[in-house]
Amino acid sequence: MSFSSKSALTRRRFVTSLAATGALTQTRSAHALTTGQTLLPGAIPPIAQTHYDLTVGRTAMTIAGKSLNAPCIDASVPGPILRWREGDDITLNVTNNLRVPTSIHWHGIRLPAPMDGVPGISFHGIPAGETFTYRFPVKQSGTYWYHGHSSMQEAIGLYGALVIDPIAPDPNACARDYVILLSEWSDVAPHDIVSNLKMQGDYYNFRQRSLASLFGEARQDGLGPALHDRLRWSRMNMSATDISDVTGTIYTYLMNGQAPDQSWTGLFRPGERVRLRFINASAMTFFDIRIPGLEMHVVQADGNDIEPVPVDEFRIGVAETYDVIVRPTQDRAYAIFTQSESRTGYASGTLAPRPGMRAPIPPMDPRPVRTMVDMGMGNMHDGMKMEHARKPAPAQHDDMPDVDMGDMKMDHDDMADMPDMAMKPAAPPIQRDDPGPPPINVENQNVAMMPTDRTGSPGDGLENNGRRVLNYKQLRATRPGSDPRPPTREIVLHLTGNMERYIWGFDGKKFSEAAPIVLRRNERVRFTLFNDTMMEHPIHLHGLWSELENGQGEHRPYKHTIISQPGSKLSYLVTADAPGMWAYHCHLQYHMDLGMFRTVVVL
Ligand SMILES: [Cu+2]
Repeated sequence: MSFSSKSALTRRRFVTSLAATGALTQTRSAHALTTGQTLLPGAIPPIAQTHYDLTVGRTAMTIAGKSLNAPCIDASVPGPILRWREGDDITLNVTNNLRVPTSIHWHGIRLPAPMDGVPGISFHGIPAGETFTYRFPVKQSGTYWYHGHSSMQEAIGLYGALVIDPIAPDPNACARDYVILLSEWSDVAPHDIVSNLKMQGDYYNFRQRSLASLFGEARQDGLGPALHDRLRWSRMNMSATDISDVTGTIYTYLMNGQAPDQSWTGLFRPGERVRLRFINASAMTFFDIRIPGLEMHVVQADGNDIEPVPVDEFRIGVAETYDVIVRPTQDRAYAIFTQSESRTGYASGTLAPRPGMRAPIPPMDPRPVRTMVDMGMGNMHDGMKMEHARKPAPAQHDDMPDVDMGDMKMDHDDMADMPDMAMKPAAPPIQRDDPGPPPINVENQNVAMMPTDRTGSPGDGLENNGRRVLNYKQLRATRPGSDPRPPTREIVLHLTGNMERYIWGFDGKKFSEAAPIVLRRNERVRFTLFNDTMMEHPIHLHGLWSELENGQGEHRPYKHTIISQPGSKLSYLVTADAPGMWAYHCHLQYHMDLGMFRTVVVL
């Protein structure tokens, strides 16, 4: 690419302005944007654009000694940060230089279905050598991202961040504003990963419990209970240490495309407010994020403003985004530490007043061990312990783990939304589409007998760690939802799987065996998810908002991706206000690929 003198000038002026604001210092994988600007990783382009020309191609890259010929956008991993403005009409020409079809999906963006970018659902994909033009109005603001939805290109390098300016003044505007995009890098091809997992579900799990660790557990719990626990797990043919299917044994975890030793750095002047837009663009990894020495105020979840929550730590599921604001006052470096849930590795970076500074990296926490709560065995005792640790004086309703016993569930759901129910006439009767618990068979290993409401739990491995960790109950939208209607229909879905065969699905069925979920135009629906597996699943509905019922009444948070915790039950409301065919799936790449996927049709 050659720069005209005009664009070279723009570029020089731009780089100067970057230096003046003291943005960033790294040069690796700097993006050459179509305007000729060069941006450094994590730096948000200075102004919003309405027109983009993007190219998908293969680029040879080596990160942390692992070389890959990655399908990626504009020759960089992650792709360029796109900046849009609410109210604008956007045009994106995406040219496919691969030898195979590709696609880009705009994750969390509300747009006409043919622009959503899922081949076979919302369009035909972008054939090799061709250009597809995405054109749509931007009707929202906040932090989002984009990624490939063809084959498994997303898992290798086809992803990038999206920042959308609000029309109204931004209540969370800060002196510094950085994207922090987390992902994984591996030189093992996605299809090889899948075949290894098919061969052995815990192929990448090298840290099983051993005889030595049994003695440790016996010292803690007594030999009888420790042995009993082991026997229960082995009778079920499952492993309590099965935390993540794919781990740091093959993954290097990246922050803005940089390995931990490169330590991506964002600069600040002491006393400034710094906004960090965390995006989990990984294929298979949940991250636990903290910045030792700094309190984080979580101000946005999945692109939507929430009442600020001060925390020391939070978990980000695959495909979620969280914006936090920090205010470092000291003239020193801080580590941004994001350990994988399996504790087999971490991504990390630095916030610092000057380039080149480093802060000590904390040791990783112990890895979580799954319990009977994760199996949906609703252990009353464990549940109580967890709840008490979280809140010193919880209300009666929150105190009791929500043990589901058939019809009791309805009572709870009504109670969760009592604040807005009380204001309105009696709700119409609700129609329930409930297939009941799925059969135990080759596609489903387990049924959660006593699923619990875990929206008040920060997640496995984060309970009782002495830090304030974000949980879903704390997410409170800054404005009431736009649709006050109660739901008229409830769609019950079970998340199912067989770890040993590495099969995943809804209601014990793979995508290929299941009919679409049909919603009527403008219908108000409650989705209720039962997680019969012992893993978290980040469930993503395209094209429509998912309003999590977390006890915040009409201030329930709008999300595009909702983590369903192991052995849990949760619900969210959906207004079917966008016609067309939409994808609905678990955002763990290999769960989606192996069946945890449905089509939602809005007629
Ligand atoms: Cu999943």
